[in-house]
Amino acid sequence: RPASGRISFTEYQRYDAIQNYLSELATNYTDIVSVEEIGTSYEGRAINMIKIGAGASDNPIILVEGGMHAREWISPAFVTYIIQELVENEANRNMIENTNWLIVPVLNPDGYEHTHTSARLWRKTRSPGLLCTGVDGNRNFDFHWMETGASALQCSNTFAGSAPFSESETSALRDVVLQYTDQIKLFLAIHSYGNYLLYPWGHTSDFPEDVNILDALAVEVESAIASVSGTRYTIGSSTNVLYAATGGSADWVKGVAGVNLTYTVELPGGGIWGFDLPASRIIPVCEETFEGVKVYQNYVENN
Ligand code: ING
Ligand code: ZN
Repeated sequence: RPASGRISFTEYQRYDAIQNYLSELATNYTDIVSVEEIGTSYEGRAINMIKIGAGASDNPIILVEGGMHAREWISPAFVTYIIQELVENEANRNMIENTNWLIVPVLNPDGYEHTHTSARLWRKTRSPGLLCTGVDGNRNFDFHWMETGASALQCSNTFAGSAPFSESETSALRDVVLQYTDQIKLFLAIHSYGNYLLYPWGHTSDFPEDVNILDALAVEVESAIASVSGTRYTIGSSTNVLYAATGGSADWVKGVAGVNLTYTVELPGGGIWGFDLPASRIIPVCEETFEGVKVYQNYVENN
């Protein structure tokens, strides 16, 4: 299997290293890759999205969001790993010939850098408020905004923002979704931690009308992940298996944009706080979870 040597998964990478990797892929794989700046973070960093596809431009799209929450370092790592596997591993060619991919590895670059330089457990964006800094991007989407599990208090870790889409980071993702709405067949928001495959909703314990499809697909994904080395995930709606919370991206992408299949994936935790999974775990977690991504892709290709 070709190792790129262009980026390492034995350490967590800084924002710049991930951006450089995307640029190198765009240079070296001009036929299948392009990189687009979808917005700018509060502190002025580019929010980059990589587009990957080797087939028809109107193939179904899988949209992957990484790095919404700053401290969940395994998220940008895994999402970057997905990119590497899709672009640089010839064995996965079918995954890009029959599906197009839009992938944002670091949606909240300011927060991500802040966890590297100043505060390891920072979660939010870095936009200033009078009393405290930052908005929880996963409470900032405009679907049942501020109804439950979200705070109006600026200093809370789940501060929903002064208004829906107050953050340039969440607006950037919104605009991508609106641009490609009809073509996007699956949306994955990658977080950590706790081993959950969550589908909507966060505002009610009622299930979406297509819960049977959402659940059955998650069951297949879960068993593919478990088959690698026994890692098990809990499957269910976010309210029912984790907690009620509104303003999350997966709920907005389904509830407003109308994409049927949306999931929040909570990758495994580790370390002292759960978010600080040791770097030695990056590759094992990426390898097993990518088996789940294959199942998702196969479903999109055939449905
Ligand atoms: N978890 C998600 C969060 O934003 C979630 C889980 C999403 C719950 C959407 C309910 C609705 O809290 C992490 N790890 O961020
Ligand atoms: Zn998170």
